[in-house]
Amino acid sequence: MIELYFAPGACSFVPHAGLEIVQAATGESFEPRLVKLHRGENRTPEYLAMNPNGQVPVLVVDGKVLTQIVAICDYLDRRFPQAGLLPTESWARAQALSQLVWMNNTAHPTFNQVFMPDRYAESEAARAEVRANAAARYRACLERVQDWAAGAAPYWFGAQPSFHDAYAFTLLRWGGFAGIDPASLPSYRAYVERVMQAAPVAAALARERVKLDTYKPAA
Ligand SMILES: N[C@@H](CCC(=O)N[C@@H](CS)C(=O)NCC(=O)O)C(=O)O
Repeated sequence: MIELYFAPGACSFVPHAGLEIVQAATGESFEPRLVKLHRGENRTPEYLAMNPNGQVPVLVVDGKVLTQIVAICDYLDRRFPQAGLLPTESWARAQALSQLVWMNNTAHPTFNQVFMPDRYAESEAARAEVRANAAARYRACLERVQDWAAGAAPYWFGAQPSFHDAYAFTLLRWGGFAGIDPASLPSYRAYVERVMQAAPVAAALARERVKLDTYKPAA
């Protein structure tokens, strides 16, 4: 049995969409396990025993725990090669992993500084500075994703959506919380709107009840 611990709108959307893609391609189902981060369900002793990082996503396969998005994506791709989640040719696969790792270890932590400046600075003034500085760097990250996604036809790897498309959606959606209007990244937004309509991605979005609606213009 495959279980996925996820939180709506979080980075766990990447394996969540991946599992929907696997299900569509192979019929292999999974058990979604909702974790309410705002209620601290990721900080309970039971959850921390499973994942000492206190984070989503967690993939549980026949009772065995796997954490970290990139490892989970690699596992799903190798276990379900017929789903075509990552390129198979060595160089193309390495490039794909390079992009996925960058989203996970550069773009994503930059957003954390925007969203949770209290984890990076003590005073209100310092937090505001961290947030503003990170928001500018986060915009540059989104511009890089926009450049990469310019070749998406219609998805990152061609005919069917995959992890990168799901991460691209998540990062652009988070941009709204950083005050970045998706309309200011028009080709990125058009691509993400395409991704959101792909049936397996739409299924994961419906379960999480999230949309690309986080940007609120300053009053
Ligand atoms: N490097 C980790 C990042 C996971 C992560 O940052 N998860 C966030 C949600 S996007 C989380 O669970 N945050 C809760 C917390 O840190 O309290 C991975 O790839 O799984």
